[in-house]
Amino acid sequence: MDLPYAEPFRIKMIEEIYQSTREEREKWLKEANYNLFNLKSSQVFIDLLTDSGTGAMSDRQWGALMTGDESYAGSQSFEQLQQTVQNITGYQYLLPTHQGRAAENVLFSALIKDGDIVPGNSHFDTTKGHIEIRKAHAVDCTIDEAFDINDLHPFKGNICLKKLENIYKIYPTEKIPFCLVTITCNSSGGQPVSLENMKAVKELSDRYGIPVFFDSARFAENAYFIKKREKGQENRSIKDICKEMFSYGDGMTMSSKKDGLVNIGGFIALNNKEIFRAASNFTIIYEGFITYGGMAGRDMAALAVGLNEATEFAYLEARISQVEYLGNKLIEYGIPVQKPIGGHAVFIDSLHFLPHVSREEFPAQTLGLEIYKEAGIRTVEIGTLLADRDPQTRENRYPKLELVRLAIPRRTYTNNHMDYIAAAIKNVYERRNEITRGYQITWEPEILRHFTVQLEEA
Ligand code: PLI
Repeated sequence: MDLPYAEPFRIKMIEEIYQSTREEREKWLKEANYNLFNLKSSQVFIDLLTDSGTGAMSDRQWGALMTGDESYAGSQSFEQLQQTVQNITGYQYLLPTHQGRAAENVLFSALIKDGDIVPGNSHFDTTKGHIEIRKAHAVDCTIDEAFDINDLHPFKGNICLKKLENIYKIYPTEKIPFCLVTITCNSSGGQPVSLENMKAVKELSDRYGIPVFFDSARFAENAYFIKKREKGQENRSIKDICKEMFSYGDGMTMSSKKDGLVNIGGFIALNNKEIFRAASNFTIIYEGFITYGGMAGRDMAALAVGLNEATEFAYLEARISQVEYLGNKLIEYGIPVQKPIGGHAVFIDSLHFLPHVSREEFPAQTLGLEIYKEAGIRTVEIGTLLADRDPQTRENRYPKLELVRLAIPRRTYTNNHMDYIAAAIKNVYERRNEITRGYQITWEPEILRHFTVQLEEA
């Protein structure tokens, strides 16, 4: 008999989680103003809110914490991290930051001006926030296939070269500080970008004299998909693929909380000395001295180990096949999900799941709340609440897809948890026709409303 797949690690430490009653959960939801971000983690049985900073570190990473050098300037942990980042990306300059959005803040402070245009593939919400807060505009150039959940295109994170070139033709070069390629593309379903597309984006951008930056939070997962799906890449190592990926850009922002396998941290890496110098000033103002930028030395030491582990095939295979396992279970139960299954999360299409809830009453949020009520599972809305209002008209922006994201923390849950999640969602699916009303907003902030919005039953 062929041996089945088994994870290439064993568990050394566990954390108890509390399984609440439905009655408790309904009370807590009301107290949380029907915003899952407002729940206490002790009120959550399985937390799929995010895969950001929620994973388990390895014994080697915990060991590295003890070796952290906490010097204010020139720490050895910085040197280890810089060496690792250079090896993996080929970028010479490194600026640590306290997390990914801080890297965006620093880099964008150096590069983006009022009225600029930043094309890319479905920019992440904090990325878009950092662009819009500078009165610039993020233009989505993702391929159309990304918006059809049943289209099996293997690289639904790809940038449409026609859409991109159109932007390059319409606006003067000095209005486009860079093109941003998000790998994997979180907002379009954790979908990868192919090497071929990265290369073509770089060639096109070079012709117009526009730099290319990567939003690299899940770059290793992107490289795994390239190895598995792109012709001619199957025999290459993940690290080798990463090196080529980054060669098609001028630099990167990174949220180390994802493929850095640490609980906090971020960085900018790039080759251009002038941009490095400009960004260094903003690092010092916003984050800290340029050799720690908001990170403890010990966290940089753990990150250096984490980046090496995340770019190993065996780790990625365990990680991504668990996400696929959950996705396939949901497909088996007839639940409409974004296909192919993404790298870090499964995305449920709430417009098909809950067709009776109107878009004004936030169907994806409604579904997320039902899943929590059913089984104590916390998910996140990737729909109209996240898309926020148009900064000019203040009208709701209705995105093409209204999704509930089940983000799987790295090395944290077992496949029994995946079975539990799938069963809970199946139960909600079986009573979907009884769910006809959604929620309405009672309070919201100016921007990035989904984090703190307050709701009531419609
Ligand atoms: O959460 P940060 O500040 O470390 O990183 C911001 C960020 C930037 N880019 C991308 C693609 C992200 O996915 C991202 C953060 N993502 C979160 C928090 C998530 O739940 O997906």
